[in-house]
Amino acid sequence: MAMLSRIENGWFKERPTLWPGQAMSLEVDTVLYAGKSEFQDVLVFKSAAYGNVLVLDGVIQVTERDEFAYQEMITHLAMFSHPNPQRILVVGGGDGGVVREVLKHDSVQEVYLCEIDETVIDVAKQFLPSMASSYKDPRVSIKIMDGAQFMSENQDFFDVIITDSSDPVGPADVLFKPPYFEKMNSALRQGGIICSQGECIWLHLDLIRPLLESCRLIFPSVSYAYTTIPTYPSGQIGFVLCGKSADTSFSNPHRVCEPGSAIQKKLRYYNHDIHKAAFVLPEFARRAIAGEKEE
Ligand code: SPM
Repeated sequence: MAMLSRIENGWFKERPTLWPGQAMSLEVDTVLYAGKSEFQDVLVFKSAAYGNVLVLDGVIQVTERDEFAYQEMITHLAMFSHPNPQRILVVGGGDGGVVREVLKHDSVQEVYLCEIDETVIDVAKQFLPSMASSYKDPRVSIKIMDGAQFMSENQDFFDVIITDSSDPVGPADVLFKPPYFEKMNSALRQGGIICSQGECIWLHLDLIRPLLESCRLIFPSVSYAYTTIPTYPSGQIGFVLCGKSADTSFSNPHRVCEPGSAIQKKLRYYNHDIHKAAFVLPEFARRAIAGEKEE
């Protein structure tokens, strides 16, 4: 089986399609699931150092040990930037981790998870319970379908849309293109916000720069932030944030996560200071994203 061939001498080695010349390896304890869904290769293994790991098409999606660094940031950067997020759409994210984070906000009334690949949800329920247990919450509705299609059917509807996608290869490719961002804009209510998986400043500035340029033609507020996470390439991943209102200032969010508050006690990575710091980019990335030339 293709995915098992990525395990050699007890080590899983990531397929570096989008980051040639480097590859993350994790020591494998036990293979828990290896199969092929309608859309992609799916592998789950128990690792020696990072707990259970979900891999899609040869690329690490989540590990139990460090997933919070990504799931908290892609969620709360958007959620705290909205004054009163009630109706939320998560596109992708079949493991359930982003849904778990969204539900930590008391204002949330309805959460829609739109995942094209039901196998991801099934393996998460079995092997990633700390994430997929979020599906038991009565506010959550699961839609097994294309996210863009679901948004076309629900215009002017959501306060926050989070696109927790895999990389722009195969089924997720369309989620990094301008038509998808236009669809998200139309599906947002007044004052709505989107946050999308935005790849890595060390590896993908050539993708990030034009994507942000397109977003600025669609949304009045656009910003880029990042988090650190050991098991994604180069230990880092970014987020594209866009707002339907020109008043949205992502680095000064509408709501502050107060130290000692009930929600802060549920978070392990996110706090108000790291929210503000996430938008401060290293100079090479700031220049590239601003379209400035290197000296
Ligand atoms: N809920 C977690 C799903 C993970 N979605 C993002 C996965 C990205 C994996 N590749 C990272 C590459 C960064 N350049």
